Amino acid sequence: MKLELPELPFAKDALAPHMSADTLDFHHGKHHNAYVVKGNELLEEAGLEADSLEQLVMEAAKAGGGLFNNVGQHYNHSFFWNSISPNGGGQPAGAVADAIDASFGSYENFKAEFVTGGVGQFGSGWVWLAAEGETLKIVQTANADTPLTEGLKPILVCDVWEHAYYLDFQNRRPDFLSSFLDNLVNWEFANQNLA
Ligand code: MN3
Repeated sequence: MKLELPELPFAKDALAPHMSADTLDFHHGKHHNAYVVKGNELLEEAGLEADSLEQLVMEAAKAGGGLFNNVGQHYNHSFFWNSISPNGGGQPAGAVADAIDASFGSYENFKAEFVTGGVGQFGSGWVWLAAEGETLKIVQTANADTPLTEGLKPILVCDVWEHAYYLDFQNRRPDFLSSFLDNLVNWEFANQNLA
């Protein structure tokens, strides 16, 4: 199985000013692409096979090291591009809105916990909304780690590696996380994942 850099599901300038075309040029065209290229080299060496990307992540996790880091980062970034949208941001609708109310008490509580989770992830990593059975929770993962390997179902993700926000927000990670929720988050994708 070969990794393939997915096309962005929006025009590169469609998320500005919340996420600039410059950021996407580097983040998708350079960072994500580098994980794809390196991941394919290591996959060929390891001779790892899988029927789906999710299964490949689970197999690569057993191998660990650079193989997992590159395959994990490919999965996480592919999930991230779908977690943002030019039509996104603001209050959720549909089943995910009900699940957020049931799990966090309110959208405001969810938002506070998500931002705190992303700010509190020391160094590089990710903050996720993930499902454990019927319950939604905020999950932090470091580097290339993903909730998949913890038996959780990913619903949404925000990349909190500095390369995700430094050109647009410099060191202001809290502002990036608030902006992700207010302007970019793709609730439609969340509802698809929840179903
Ligand atoms: Mn990234």
